[in-house]
Amino acid sequence: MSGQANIATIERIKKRIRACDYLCVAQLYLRDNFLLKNPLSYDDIKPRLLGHWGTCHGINVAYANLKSYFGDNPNFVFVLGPGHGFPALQANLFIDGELLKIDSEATLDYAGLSYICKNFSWPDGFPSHASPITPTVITEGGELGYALANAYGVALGHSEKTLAVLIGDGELETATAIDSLNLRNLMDGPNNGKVLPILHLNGYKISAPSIYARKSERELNELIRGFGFTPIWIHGNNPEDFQEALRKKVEAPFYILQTEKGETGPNRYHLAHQIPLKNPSNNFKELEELEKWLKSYNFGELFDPVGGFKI
Ligand SMILES: Cc1ncc(C[n+]2csc(CCOP(=O)(O)OP(=O)(O)O)c2C)c(N)n1
Repeated sequence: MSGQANIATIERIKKRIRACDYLCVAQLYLRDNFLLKNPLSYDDIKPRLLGHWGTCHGINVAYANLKSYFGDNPNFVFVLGPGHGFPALQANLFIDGELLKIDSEATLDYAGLSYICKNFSWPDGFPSHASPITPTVITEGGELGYALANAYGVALGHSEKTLAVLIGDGELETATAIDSLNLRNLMDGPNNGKVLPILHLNGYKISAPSIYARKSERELNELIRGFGFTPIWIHGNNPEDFQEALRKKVEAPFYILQTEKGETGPNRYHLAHQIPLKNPSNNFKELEELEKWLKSYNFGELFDPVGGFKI
């Protein structure tokens, strides 16, 4: 893709992000009433809330933008470092019908939507982290640090491949992840594919500021340049900025996607890492907040219970 992304493309990306954000919240919280046909009740909420919200929006932003830019190129690979952001990965694989290819219950209608939401982090259902039962995933999510090294391994000897790797700013504090930046030095030559690291700078590692968020932009740029990359900043979640960043033709790009942890949710930053509203199954104020949060995505505009996604 070249030139400026058109308005329709940008709108499509925004809608996809909105739909995936909704699906993330629905997976984390709901056991029923997945389209809010009735006012949300205590019985609609899962009894044990277990999963990670904070990283999801940024994953959805990256996924939607990369998908739009690279299309269905079979030689493009998306690698997700923070496997705890599984609700976002699952949402994207569901929307694209990738899950349906291996799981006949993940149909693109209300039955399929109910199936993925109810079974997220549920006994005998889907786990809370990416795992080998997820299409295209080969390793168990949950241990941070290996995404970049895996991507370089795939690119080695495969000049046809391009791999975009989303790395959490907490993840980049692991010795494995930061040292994997040195692998770029082994990848020169025409026989190897391209690896595009994307640092998801959402500011927090669980609930405390990440080291990289404590660095000034200049200091972070110098660090990244020191590894031989060209830093390209994407400030915020506007697809126009992301698409423009992807179009830049530079040597060894290293993208820095700066979002707010938990963005589009009720509380951001350090409170958002896992479950931002802890007791909506027995606290009415939280139940109301959850309903308001879910409704903020206007999901009905993006999904038809029979016809599926309208994006
Ligand atoms: C090797 C390793 N150490 C610690 C953890 C525990 N852990 C789970 S999520 C997380 C924070 C990750 O922060 P970041 O990579 O920035 O992800 P995000 O903030 O986007 O959730 C940590 C430390 C882990 N999963 N793996």
